[in-house]
Amino acid sequence: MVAITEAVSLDKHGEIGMLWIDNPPVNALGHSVRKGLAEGIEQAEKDDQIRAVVVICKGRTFCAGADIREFGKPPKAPHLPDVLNRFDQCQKPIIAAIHGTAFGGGLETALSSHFRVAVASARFGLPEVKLGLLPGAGGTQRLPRLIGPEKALAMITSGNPIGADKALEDGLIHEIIDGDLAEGAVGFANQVLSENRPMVRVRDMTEKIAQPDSQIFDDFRKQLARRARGFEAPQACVDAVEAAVAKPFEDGLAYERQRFEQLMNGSQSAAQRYYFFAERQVARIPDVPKDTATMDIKKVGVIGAGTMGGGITMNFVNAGIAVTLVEAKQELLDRGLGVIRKNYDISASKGKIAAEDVDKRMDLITGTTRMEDLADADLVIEAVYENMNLKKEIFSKLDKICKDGAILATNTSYLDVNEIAAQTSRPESVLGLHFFSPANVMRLLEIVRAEKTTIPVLATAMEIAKKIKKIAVVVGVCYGFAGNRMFAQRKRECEKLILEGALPAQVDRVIYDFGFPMGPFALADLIGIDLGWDKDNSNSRTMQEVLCEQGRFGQKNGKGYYNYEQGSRAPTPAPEIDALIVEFSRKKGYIRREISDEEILQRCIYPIINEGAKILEEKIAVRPSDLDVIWVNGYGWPVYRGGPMFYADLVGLDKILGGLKKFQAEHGEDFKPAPLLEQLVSEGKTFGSLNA
Ligand code: 3H9
Repeated sequence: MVAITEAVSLDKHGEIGMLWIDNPPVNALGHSVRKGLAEGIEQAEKDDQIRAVVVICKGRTFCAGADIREFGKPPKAPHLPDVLNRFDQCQKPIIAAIHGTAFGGGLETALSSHFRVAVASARFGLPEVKLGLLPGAGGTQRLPRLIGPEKALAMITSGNPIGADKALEDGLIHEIIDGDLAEGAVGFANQVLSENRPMVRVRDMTEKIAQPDSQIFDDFRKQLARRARGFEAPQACVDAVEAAVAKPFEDGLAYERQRFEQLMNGSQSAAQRYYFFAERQVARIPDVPKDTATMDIKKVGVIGAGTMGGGITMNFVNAGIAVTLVEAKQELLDRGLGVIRKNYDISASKGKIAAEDVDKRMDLITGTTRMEDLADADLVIEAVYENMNLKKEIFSKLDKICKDGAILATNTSYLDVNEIAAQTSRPESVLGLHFFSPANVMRLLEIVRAEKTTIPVLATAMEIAKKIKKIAVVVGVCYGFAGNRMFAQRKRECEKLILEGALPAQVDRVIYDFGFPMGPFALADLIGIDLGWDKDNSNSRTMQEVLCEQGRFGQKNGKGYYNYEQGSRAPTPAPEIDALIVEFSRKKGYIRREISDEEILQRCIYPIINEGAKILEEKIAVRPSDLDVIWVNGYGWPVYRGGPMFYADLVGLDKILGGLKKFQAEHGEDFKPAPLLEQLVSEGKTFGSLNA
């Protein structure tokens, strides 16, 4: 074995040169890998004993792509496209031997090899689009030549991987290897030599791109304009694949390169790359060692079979974990179980799960009206409505019923988890698990660490969150925790803006155009305007209360801030409500004025950022990027803007501070800048500097 660089070595197996890549954790194509590959191919070509080369990886995977950590730094030669052109020109056959994930630049390396073999569990993908990029080392030019433009477009614009069977069927790989990959690849290479199989350079293939159907490009563009509204990269991917069929290979490659660099230098990719690491960083809690012993969660109890409880139950059942679902009355329990079954039936009818899985999943749920049936649960999640007394009563009962060591969690969205924990004799085992609605769909989970929650309990909660495929963010106790506390800022401003002179449609347009899936008033209609409305204590002080009193609850009864036609979720204007808003604001003494889109945006976004700064100061969240993960996953913040804290850095903290001070002078203390924000500005620092 000859070391070529610290990440690449060359070995010989008879007439086969084995070019091993060893760059943990995912064999990313960093500088030393690129250099090693370029020089390794050079050496193998010069070595008369070597007649074919196998490119293969150590560790858990084939190359998972370019090294994202190198992006944004000055690029160091050899560049990947040049290394891969060298592969193309090699006079000896190169065989890529793939296990794990051949992603991004990794798949492009395989596409530049002359043959590809893989184990059955391997996956193949070009996920660059998820980083706001397009494949920039020939992927957009070679893949359509190999599998046809339509399939290539599907892979490149979605970024989603395919498995080995599909790759074989589509002609992406030549063979699936059973058993040891290195041995199988050597066998395959020897066969190539003995059969004198012609070397296939993908760049020279023309058959699949000879008669392209131009309609597919338009179809993809249209589809992506809806599905990926606001994102630049998906459209650029379509342009690059179109170039593959329209231009000679070298010209297509140059076009791809130009678009890749454009995207790489843009703010969307910077945001999406930042977000990639933010989502991985979130699992690191400074005082929770990685090797903390966790508890085995085999049985879960859920209290409350309403919308939240039902959704929470489904999460565990989907992961194969048995749930005891407790409801106070049999009829409510039956209704809750019925809703869960209906959800599974719908999934089965859409082909998302197999028909027989509906019963299998339902069999994992034991419905009961007896809380005592939770005696053997390892984790219990209370999901009843937001009432402190009721929650306290439940937790003191649970304390008596549940076995020693069981974790007791509340799904409260706002209430004081310390106060709930104090109701038990085991506050060390109590925490908050704040799921977001619909709980079986939304990926975000706030894990609320109470004062006495122990480290193993916290680590167990994080582990179980991963099992049920949630992105868990640890937060501390305060009213509304991190997400809802920040969200309340936007809600307050929106309510004020419509009294001062804006109308719901204008506010919604501004927020929608920023990239949120819907505006705040359309969202209020979706969630239900009457959520949290206290009928008996209503005093028409807010517009929301006025709407509730008029029986306008939102989408659920076809009228809210907007009107909805029967069976439709699409809002249509409600001039009667606009008139009501104008009248209500005048009665309240507002002199309505024209409000610019810019002011709306700043008044909705800056206070979110300011509250984020306060949350960080109070150590409710570990780091700014955790808040960004919360907003992207729980509140529809467009990932191409990174999250509120990343966005603040992008806009400039001095500008945010200036804006807050101006609004403070005009509108009062709601805009008082957080001391942390003032401090960062005075030190010339960013929120990013706090992301350890
Ligand atoms: C590209 O290839 C551009 C080219 O077209 C053109 C170039 C000219 N770089 O996710 P995990 C780290 S763009 C650097 O927790 P898993 C990750 O941060 C690239 N680091 O594991 C983490 O570090 P830490 C296209 C990377 O098993 C550790 O590896 N490729 C990279 O759940 C483990 O990661 C992609 O977009 C990277 N490329 O999932 C693939 N990838 O332990 C991105 C990972 O310090 N990667 N790390 O937190 C993935 O999708 C997943 O990581 C993968 C493994 C599926 C591979």
